[in-house]
Amino acid sequence: MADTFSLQRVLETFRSSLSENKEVYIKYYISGWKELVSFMNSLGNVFSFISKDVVCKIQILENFLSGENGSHYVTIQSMVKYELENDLVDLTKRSSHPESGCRTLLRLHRALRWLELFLEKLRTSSEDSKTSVMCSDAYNESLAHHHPWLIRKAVGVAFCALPGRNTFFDVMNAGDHTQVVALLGESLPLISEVYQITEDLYAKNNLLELP
Ligand code: 1PZ
Repeated sequence: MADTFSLQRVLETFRSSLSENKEVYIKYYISGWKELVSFMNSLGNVFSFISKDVVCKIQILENFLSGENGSHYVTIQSMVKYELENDLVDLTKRSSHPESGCRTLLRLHRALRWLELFLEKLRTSSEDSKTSVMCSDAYNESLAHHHPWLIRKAVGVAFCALPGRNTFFDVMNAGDHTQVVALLGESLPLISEVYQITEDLYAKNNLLELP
């Protein structure tokens, strides 16, 4: 993974994460997240408490993937099936399997919804729109529902440190602003599709509220 973020690479990893029969490859799903972490790091230290949590969750999933049962962690679908069939998921409260693949991925999945909402706002924003407002609106519509008060406050502080829209577009490294908007238009359907497939799978298996 290169150090500089590129929106193009995020697009490519999410595209690679979808198999022909619409399963989601965990390997590429977490590569997408790694790219997003590098983007967040380029925005400054205020975001490190957020990126640390993401890195930690990526690590948990990578450990499963490279572990002895790794073959069951190739896709989100195979992971859900394997963990449920083998009672490896704490369903109502955290006890013997506090860091299952299912609950860990659910955290990233919820954050992907935030990302989808935020990027859509960014895509359709005007010159004078504020990134902090777009970010927090997207957050309040999604992730905030799953976060306790203290985290919501800390996240609110971090949003204030976001660079303005122009800088944001530049950091995305995808050419001029018209090109960024076009690329966002191309990325968003893919991100939505990956999100929706995961959402349906989790809903079908009653996993959307995993502790
Ligand atoms: C570009 C600016 C970045 C804004 C990020 C907006 C989202 C804020 C998320 C705040 C997370 C705060 C730190 C950790 C929270 C954890 O408690 C939760 C639940 O995990 P648990 O405690 O149950 O193990 N973690 C999460 O909800 C995952 C949060 C992931 C945030 C991903 C941000 C994506 C940034 C992409 C950059 C474009």
